[in-house]
Amino acid sequence: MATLFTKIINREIPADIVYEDDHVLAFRDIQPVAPVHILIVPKTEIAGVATLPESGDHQYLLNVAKLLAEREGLSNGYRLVINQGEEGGQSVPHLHLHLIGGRKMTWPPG
Ligand code: DGP
Repeated sequence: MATLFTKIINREIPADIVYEDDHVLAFRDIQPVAPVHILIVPKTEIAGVATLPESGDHQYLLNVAKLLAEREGLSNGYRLVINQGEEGGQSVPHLHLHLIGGRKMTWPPG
């Protein structure tokens, strides 16, 4: 079964796509928690950090986050989040990096 995010990657479900290349799709979160809230998703179906392969160019997600943060004008800072598993608050079992910005963040997260 394709994940929800694979369906977005395959254009079976619409999304506000802001970036795409051979490895990654990025689109705006449907439930934004800040003025900028983008999900950066590898096209490969990896369930999450817990099942991340030993090798692979997954740092690339961070490079895309940096690029999009610059494009979105987040020069005062932003937050990158990966939720893992039930206690981590993960709801979609397809690895994704949240790029969140445009307001002052608080700590600790809920
Ligand atoms: P997480 O809880 O870390 O697994 O994040 C999943 C995010 O995915 C959550 O912030 C809401 C977002 N989301 C869920 N369904 C959709 C959808 O159909 N479209 C978009 N754009 N985002 C979605």
